[in-house]
Amino acid sequence: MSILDVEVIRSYIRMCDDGWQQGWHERNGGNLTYRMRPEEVEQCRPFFATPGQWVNMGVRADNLTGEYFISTGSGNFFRNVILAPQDNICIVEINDRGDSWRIVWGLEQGGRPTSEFPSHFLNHSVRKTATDGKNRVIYHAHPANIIAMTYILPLTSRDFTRALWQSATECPIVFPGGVGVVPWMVPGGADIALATSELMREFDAAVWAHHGLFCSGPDFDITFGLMHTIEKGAQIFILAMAAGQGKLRQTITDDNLRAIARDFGVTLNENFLD
Ligand code: 2HA
Ligand code: ZN
Repeated sequence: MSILDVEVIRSYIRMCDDGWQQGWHERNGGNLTYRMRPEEVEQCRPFFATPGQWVNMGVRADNLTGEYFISTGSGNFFRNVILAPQDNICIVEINDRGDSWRIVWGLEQGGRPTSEFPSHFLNHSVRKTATDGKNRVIYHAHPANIIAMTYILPLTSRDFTRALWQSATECPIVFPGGVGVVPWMVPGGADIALATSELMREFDAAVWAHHGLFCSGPDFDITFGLMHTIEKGAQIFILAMAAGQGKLRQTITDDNLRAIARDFGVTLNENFLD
């Protein structure tokens, strides 16, 4: 028995590899964090190493004190996670002030959790509150088509949500609340972390202009599925715009969207309908 046999670790590794297989994680692009359930921490605890030093994050969250997160490593490649999980991912513990982490397992060749850990951490805090503790996953990736959309559409939630909802009938069902959009900002710091977490109060996905996408969800399947569905919608949008030379002959109308919502029992964000 090794920690790599524990279900949550296996599922986490599988999601990293799925993202790599999709082409969303060139080099060290993207990052994944998961807020562990207490019973998952206990399943992993026998394999914990001597804890590392506490490291201050520059951000703080009262509702995440004492939590444990699985995280990809800063500078590590998603491509390598499946080959050597112990060197490319880690488990960190959060201190009782909610402002520092320390590594309790993994990154055995050295390193630290993802450079976007402050963004992930604040997003976890906001999503934990917004979903009554249900959301546990924050996933950041660099899918090409959603990034391409940020060069041709106004950078508003309304423009992106409508374009994606109209791109595939599944989209309004999978993300009826729509997507947020963060203007271009320097990655890795507290400013982009705060801007993203503000949007995450309302949305479970936020586009980073000219960079990528952040998604959150209760488990790996739902969160990966959200990233996948948004990127698929973006791919169809880009294909149709390119093939039609910028003109669409027809699309899914607002009445069509309302009909989908009615039949599938989802509530669409009314701000984004005419
Ligand atoms: O981990 O994706 O946003 C590399 C990145 C930074
Ligand atoms: Zn990135």
